[in-house]
This record gives sequence, C-alpha cells and structure tokens, in this order.
Amino acid sequence: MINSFSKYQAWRLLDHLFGGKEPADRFHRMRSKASASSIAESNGLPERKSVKAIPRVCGISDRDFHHQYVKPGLPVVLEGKAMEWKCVQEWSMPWLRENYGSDEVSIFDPLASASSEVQYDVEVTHLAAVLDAMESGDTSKYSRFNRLLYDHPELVHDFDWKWLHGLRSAWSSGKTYQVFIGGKGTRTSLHCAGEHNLFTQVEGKKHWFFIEPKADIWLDPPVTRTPYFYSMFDPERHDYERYPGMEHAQVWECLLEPGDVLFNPPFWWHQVTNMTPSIGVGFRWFDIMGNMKMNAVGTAMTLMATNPPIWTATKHRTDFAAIFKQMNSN
Ligand SMILES: O=C(O)CCC(=O)C(=O)O
Ligand SMILES: [Fe+2]
Repeated sequence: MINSFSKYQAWRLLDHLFGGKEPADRFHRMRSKASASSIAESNGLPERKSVKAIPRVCGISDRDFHHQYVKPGLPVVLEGKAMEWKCVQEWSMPWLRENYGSDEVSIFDPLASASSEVQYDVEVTHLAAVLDAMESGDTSKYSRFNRLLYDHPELVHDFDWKWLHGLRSAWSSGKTYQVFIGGKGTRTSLHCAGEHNLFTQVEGKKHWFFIEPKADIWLDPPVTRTPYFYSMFDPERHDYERYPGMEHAQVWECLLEPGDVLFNPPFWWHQVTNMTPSIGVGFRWFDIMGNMKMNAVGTAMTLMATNPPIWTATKHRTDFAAIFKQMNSN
C-alpha cells in the first residue's frame, strides 16, 4: 500500500507538472488529504516534542564524518573545525569595512513576501552600508549570498578548501561559496534546497532550526517550480492550527560559534537567525545520487524547475573560473 508520504509527494509532483499557474494547486486538496491521513496515522505519538540539539562532534575523522553524517544525510556541527583557518583568525567587521567596504552588494530576501514569483526586489548598495546598518541595529540590510569570494577569489585560501572539496562524491557538481553578512536579529525564514552545504561560522553566533525532509508533508510547501522550497511555518511561533502535522514533527536546533562548521544535508528544512553581528560562509555542491536518496520527488522537482530552470540558477550563482585559477595556482 502506498503510504501517505508517497501519496503527498506524488500529488506535489503532479502539481509541479500540471498544476497550472504558480502556486500550482490543482491537486492541493489531494495533498491536504494525504497530509491529514498521515496525521491520523500518527495519533498516539507523543505531541509537541521538545526541540532536540543537533549533535556537536570534535576531532572526528573524515572517514567517520562521511559515514556517519554525509552519506546518511544527517546534520552535525563539527565543533571548532575551522578554528585555525585564516578566515576565522583574521576576518572581522572592521577588516571587511577597510578592505571591501566599497564592494557592491545586492540586498534581497528570497522569502520576504513568500510570493510565487521569482521577481525578488533587489536593493543595490555597498558593503559599508550593510556594516553601518549592523551597527545601528537596522535588520533590513542582510547581505545573503554575498559575492565576496567571487569578487576576491584569492580569499578562498583563507579556507581549507582542499578539505571542503574532498567531501564531495564522484557524482557531485558545483562548488559554490556564498557569504552571509548580517547584524543581530537578521534572519532567513524556513526553506530547503537540494544541495549539500558545509557552513563555516567565521564571526558571531548563528542559530539554526532544522526539520527533517519527511516533514514536507506537514509543511505544505507551495508548488512554485523553483529549485528553492519554502514554508510559512515558523518554528519559533508555531501555528498548529494551520500546520497540525507539525505537532508530531521533531524540530532540531544548534548555535554556531566562530570556528564551527555545520553540515546541512540536502532537503533538510532550516530557519536561521543571527544572534549577534555575524559572518558565515556556505560551501555548496549538488550530488544527484545523495539527493535522490534523501528526497526523490524534491530532486525531480529541482531538476524540472522552470522558475528558473536549474541551469539558469547554476549559471547565475557561480562565476567560478577565477576561483579555480586560484586553486590551481597553489
Ligand atoms: O545564514 C542564513 O541566514 C541562511 C543560511 C542558509 O540558509 C544556507 O546556508 O543554506
Ligand atoms: Fe539555506
């Protein structure tokens, strides 16, 4: 018998393919039905589980890290892994201002309006303005997916990039470095994507909530045909009337400090808040086999995204030739 999760994902995929204008919802009633039966099946399970801590490990071998976390797709914090890396030792807000303050920065929030359009408002400013906002407590200027590593590819040497790249499998493509620079209280609401991510906390403290991929069925993600999935559920202000299944879901959390490296597996939902002024750098790659294992329908929707298509998304997120040159020069 097909279980509720598979039914839900099948209706979701059909919505992606045939559901009409975004958010595609021709099969939304069927999706809701599958979600409701899964809640009925869960009756008897304890409700409102308390939030659990993501494991923190120190000094784990690469082999064990790969077998215990990367391969099965489980989040973990490698405590202090990057403590000796130059980025953690040397980068700071004054260092950013002095060296890169005049860099152009595009401010946008892919989830702000939770609209189904990919017409995100973009404000173009300078890094110095982001740092000013940070100092004045203005949370409207959060530099997500900052281009620092593309515009200054030599900075890749401030990371142990050989270690980062060595964790990719033979099936992997893409090597993207994305920098997040924001003040206390800046945040990114609940979303997930089909990418592996090793996230280095360079400066400040960053809090992450995590929810397992199997919670897709309870989070009711709008079908928008983008390779970036979101839900309006907020782990901090849970609305169990709107999201009743979430009473049964396990929520996880961790707090990153400078030198920590987080493994964020594909399709794990996450919501992120900077608890202090913060610099963090995500290193991402796409591993089709790993993704299929984690979430086959999510992978299919990613590959068949039209809003934008995956190749457009990939082209616009990386300008990697320059960084490659740096790597090869070593
Ligand atoms: O740090 C943030 O605000 C978001 C980070 C994130 O979502 C990611 O690296 O995937
Ligand atoms: Fe993310």
